Amino acid sequence: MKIGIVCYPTFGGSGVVATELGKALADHGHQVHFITYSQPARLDFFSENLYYHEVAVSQYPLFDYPPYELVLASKLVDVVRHEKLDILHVHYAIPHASAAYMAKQILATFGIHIPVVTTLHGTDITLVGKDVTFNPVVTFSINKSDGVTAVSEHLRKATYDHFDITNEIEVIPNFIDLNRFSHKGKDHFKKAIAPNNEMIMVHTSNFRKVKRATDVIRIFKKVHETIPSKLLMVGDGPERVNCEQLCREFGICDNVRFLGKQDAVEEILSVADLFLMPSDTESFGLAALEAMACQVPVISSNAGGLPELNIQGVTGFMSNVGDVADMAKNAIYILEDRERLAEFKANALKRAKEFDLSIILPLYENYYKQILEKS
Ligand code: GMT
Repeated sequence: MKIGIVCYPTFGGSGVVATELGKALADHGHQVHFITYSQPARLDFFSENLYYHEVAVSQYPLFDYPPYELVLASKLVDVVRHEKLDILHVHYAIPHASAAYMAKQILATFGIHIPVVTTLHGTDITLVGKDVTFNPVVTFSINKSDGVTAVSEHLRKATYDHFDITNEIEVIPNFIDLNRFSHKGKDHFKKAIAPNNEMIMVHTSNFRKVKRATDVIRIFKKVHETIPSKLLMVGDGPERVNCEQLCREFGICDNVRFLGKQDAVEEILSVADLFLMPSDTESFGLAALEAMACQVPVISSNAGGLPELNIQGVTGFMSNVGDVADMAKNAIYILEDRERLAEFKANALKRAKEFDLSIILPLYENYYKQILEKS
């Protein structure tokens, strides 16, 4: 198949899923064309089946707001026509699904029919999409897509609850490439971070409000009072300064390292004993799956799709959003007994294997085939 993929080319979960999916499809012999405003973060190598088309937005003095969606739609028309694509797969509804709809209408005037698959990732529905200013466009473009997928059962339900959806939504969960995300022997790194064999906790995110990164600091403070431990904060974003401020207030700066954005997250996860994800909402929780693949149990909230990934008392624990005390109690329970910790680590890996790329990739391929046959 010749597949066009539209995504946000950043470190965000939806961009990561889209890029990893495209790479895997290319490995399977499909021709994959990424159409984005810059080279996706994890697409920094050459492959004969991978193509990249830049959506270049010109800055005119007249435009206070450059019309990215229109430029994207025009680019889609151009790429579909000239590369003879079979299907377009857009990740994140806003504005990709509506740009694809417009491109589809324009292509029809050339006698070209291109089916569009939209994958909903989470904040496009639960935070941004729900906003009344976007609602009509999100509803329309989901209903007009030839196929719609959501990354969890929870997100599927939330979409039906918040929008007037007449289309079927198929659940295809996030996946993990276990060849990349696996426990790596990084003992020298572990020794540098935790010279006295302290336990290591990790949080990775974009430090937006929804991630409740300051709860991570609060959980760590409580655990640290009982268990000798260190905390690694990976990523960057608006809440980082508040986290740093809290560390100063608590007097725990020597035990918390802010590592910023990192490419080789799997190496950091490999030294970790526990992953912390206290999010307000999380449609799936890809970062938690990445941790589990590296044998790291997860202390999370029970929001959104997290219960579809984290198994209570098996791969970690879940608590109500904001219940820092319960999250800290559960973290201590896992960390205080080495044998128990080893069991949780093994369970985390076992669960991650259920989301292996080799299991999820065929679900997307079959879905494309189904949509192509239907349209
Ligand atoms: O988590 C983020 O803020 C990034 C966001 C995105 O769309 O890039 O992630 C969402 O999509 C991921 C991939 O499908 C999911 O694993 C995340 O759970 C989801 N984030 C939220 O729902 C907050």
